[in-house]
Amino acid sequence: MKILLYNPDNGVTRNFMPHLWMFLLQALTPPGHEVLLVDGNAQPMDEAGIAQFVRDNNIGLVGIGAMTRMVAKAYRMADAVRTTGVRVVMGGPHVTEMADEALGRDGGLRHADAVALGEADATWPLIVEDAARGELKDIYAPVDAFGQESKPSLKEYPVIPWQSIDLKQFNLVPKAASTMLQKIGEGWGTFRIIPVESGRGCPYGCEFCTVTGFFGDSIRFRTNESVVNELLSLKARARSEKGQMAVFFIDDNFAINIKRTKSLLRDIIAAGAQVHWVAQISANLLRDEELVDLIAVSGGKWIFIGMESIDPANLKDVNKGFNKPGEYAAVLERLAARNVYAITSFIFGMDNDTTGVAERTLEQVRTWPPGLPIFGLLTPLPATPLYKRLEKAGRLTRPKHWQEFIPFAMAHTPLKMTIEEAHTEVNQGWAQAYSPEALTAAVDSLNDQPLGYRVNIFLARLCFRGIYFPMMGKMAWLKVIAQNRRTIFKLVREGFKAGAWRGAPARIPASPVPQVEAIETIAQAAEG
Ligand code: B12
Ligand code: SF4
Repeated sequence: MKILLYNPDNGVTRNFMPHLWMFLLQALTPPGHEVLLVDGNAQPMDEAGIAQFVRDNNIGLVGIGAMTRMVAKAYRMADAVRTTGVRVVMGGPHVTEMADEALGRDGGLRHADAVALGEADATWPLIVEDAARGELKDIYAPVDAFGQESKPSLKEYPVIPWQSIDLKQFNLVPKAASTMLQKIGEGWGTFRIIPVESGRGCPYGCEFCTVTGFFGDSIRFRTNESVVNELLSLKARARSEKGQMAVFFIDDNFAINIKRTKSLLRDIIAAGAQVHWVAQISANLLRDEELVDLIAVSGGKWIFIGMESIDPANLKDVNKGFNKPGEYAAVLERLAARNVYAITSFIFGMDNDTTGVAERTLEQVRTWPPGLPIFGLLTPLPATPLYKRLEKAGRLTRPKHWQEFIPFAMAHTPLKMTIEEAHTEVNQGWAQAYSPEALTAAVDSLNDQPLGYRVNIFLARLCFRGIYFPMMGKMAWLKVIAQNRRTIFKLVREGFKAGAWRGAPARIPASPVPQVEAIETIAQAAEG
């Protein structure tokens, strides 16, 4: 049987990275079946397109995975597939919580023939075999012999055959430049950010987050050896095609067990398996100097920190009191001292937020080492404690907000400001943090560093700006370039000075993610 695994586009930004679930399920598919992967962020497809693809490729089963924000598109694509007579199985965090919605048991249209609840590592092979026999069940739940929910231990992690998987759609280097760039240094013909997990689960239970409910509060880790081997295999693949590879450790809290993280990083260093990597780590775990040293030496370049708010009352409200705003600056300086920078994520619209929250937050951000601040709104995701609390209090204004997804729009009323005011605060956050003046300040704050670091922070900021202000057209890019012409001119002028690049990162840039995305986006814009 031919199987298509499809991930819908998020409708807002291009994704810089493919989704791990597709590779994982592909690796877990029993022999005798062929699996094709389509990521809508890399290969845009509409309803007619997927139906045609299914017919042209003689697909027998389609698997669709989606986060809440993409689920409306996922359902539309599933409906289109089902009109061809091909069965659809859906999985992932949204349908796990809303299986009745996907199966049409809530009075709505049925979108999926089957739903895989929770982690599907063990159920996927059964789903495939049942589908091949024409005996697909409605629901697949991961349970043990006693009917109790079971979670994979990750000690026996499947080998994802990175050496042989078709990764064409995930190359961030524009096709037109690929052959030429192969010849630069060790080769830049391809550049990919690859998701790798080293563990699952998070015990912290923040009120707005689905992770503790979905993956559980006990953390499971892969063996160091299996992670190291995966990195070595990724490096080998990049080398063999004269390209580059960076890794996003998608663990929710990569240093949740500091002792184990240090041991993994030491093993990575010992095996020569360093790649440039990004990971999510909460601020409280970055107090440890030795950990931060190991992060830097093992290739860590950007750490995503869910700061959420600079107001301790807000943090307490969402059960994230372990975040201490008073130590944010020290944590960021500890990282920056090793040339590791942070993506700092903030949520506005929390219960103690009042108007002016964006400016109050930015006042702090401006005193920190340069990073990539991002701003979102508190969003009640299905089945989270936050959703239940707001529902009980009658505060949900769009209880099924995912059915009509609107980016950066609240679905409940905040307590101390209006919905419109919360939207304005998010807009202010992005507009100020990514203004030409803010970009210049970020670049200038690294004046004591080699030019490469300044170029990287500039390009990274330009790309992150695109998360909020769409920059997918030629005009949008030209406008941004014009607005930032002074900083661009200054960087170019310095680039011609002798020694300007000395000490800059030797192999791949400090911020490979946005830099290459920028190159690609500029190229696309140039192509019109
Ligand atoms: C990496 C990641 C991202 C990446 C992008 C995704 C990517 N390219 O990988 C980045 C950093 C960009 C990102 C951004 C966001 N993310 Co995110 N992200 C994750 C993270 C940390 C890991 C995802 C992952 O690969 N997990 C490991 C794999 C193995 O697990 P999995 O995907 O769940 O797949 C398993 C099962 O679900 C199931 N399964 C999944 N799909 C399918 C399909 C089929 C057919 C079957 C049978 C089974 C199946 O089988 C898999 C194996 O067991 C998760 C948290 C987490 N730990 O999962 C959050 C998570 C998915 N993100 C989340 C959110 C909310 C976001 C944002 C909206 C945050 C924001 N406010 O901006 C943005 C939006 C992104 C966008 N633009 O679309 C939520 C989603 C909750 C929900 N109900 O939708 C999660 C769960 C975290 C959370 N805080 O709750 N994210
Ligand atoms: S620390 Fe991160 S992953 Fe863990 S519950 Fe909180 S938000 Fe979710």
